[in-house]
Amino acid sequence: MKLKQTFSDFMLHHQEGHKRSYNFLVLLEAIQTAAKYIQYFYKTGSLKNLMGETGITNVQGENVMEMDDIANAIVIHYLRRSNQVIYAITEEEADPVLLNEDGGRYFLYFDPLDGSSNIKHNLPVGFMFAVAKRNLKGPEDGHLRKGSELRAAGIFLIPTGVFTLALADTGVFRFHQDETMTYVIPENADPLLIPENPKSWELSFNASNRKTFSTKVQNWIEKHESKHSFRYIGALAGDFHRLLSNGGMFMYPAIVNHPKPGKNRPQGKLRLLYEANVAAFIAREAGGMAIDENGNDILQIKPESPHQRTALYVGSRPLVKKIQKRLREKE
Ligand code: AHM
Ligand code: MG
Repeated sequence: MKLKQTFSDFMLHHQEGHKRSYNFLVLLEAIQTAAKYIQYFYKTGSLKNLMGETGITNVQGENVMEMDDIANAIVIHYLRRSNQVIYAITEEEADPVLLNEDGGRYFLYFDPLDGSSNIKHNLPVGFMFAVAKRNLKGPEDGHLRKGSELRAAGIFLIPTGVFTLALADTGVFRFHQDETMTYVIPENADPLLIPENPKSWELSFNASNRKTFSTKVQNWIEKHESKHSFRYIGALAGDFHRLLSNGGMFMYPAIVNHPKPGKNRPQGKLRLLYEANVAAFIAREAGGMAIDENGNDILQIKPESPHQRTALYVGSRPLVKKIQKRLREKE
């Protein structure tokens, strides 16, 4: 009988192999448990009438869906119970959540349900997270860490049941839920590398925003789009998931030419700590890269506030480098 390697088994051997602590295992177990419960609520939510809006507007100025609230409460609960996290920063709460002042060893940045517009259609959403470590040797040096300081980042695709995990300096691994809801690693699963071969490259961006991008970006799209397939699911978690395997680029450029200037978003739309950094960190570990509107490395941005936004271009290195060159040119 051939039994699959579970995610927990994989992590245990990874930590032991690298002579690392078991604390990280405990943290990831809590994250995995939260993902399973989010998946359960998401799958059964329509029958329980849980897929609607709460009527509340969050710190981002967006309507909070009931499922956003449920997913956030689940993650906070299991993180708190794990005793491993000092502060968590979540898309759903204005301020960092203090979970464990003395014992916490990690910072957790997360979006409990990315792609909220997909909820009422039961289409894929994602639980995205990033982990940084507190300063163990001296006084804590702040909870807003650069992406380059992350130790891990991951995306659970819900309800698809696929989990992508990037571990610092180790690589990117994919786990699939089996019939028992256990995340297992498929046979012969090598670390994932984002393809550099342009044959199947995909481009992913909200096409209806196209005329609102800078002239540089609009011209770049016009010149290059016919070489790529265009795909957009409306959830970074899902769109990025596709192109990690197929190669290509996801972008959410700055909005600078909106016909109603009040609707411009020169800082971009996506949140640095729990959206852009998650994709950028996974991309880096898979051999890809991520930049902002100025062509600078996303992982080098020093965050100044928990819900800071950024433009994002992430994907296969040769393609991101092409648009980077264009972004750095003078208009
Ligand atoms: P959310 O976290 O509120 O769900 O929003 C983030 C999402 C990303 O996942 C997605 O890529 C983007 O916003 C879609 O935005 P738009 O509707 O402007 O295309
Ligand atoms: Mg989101």
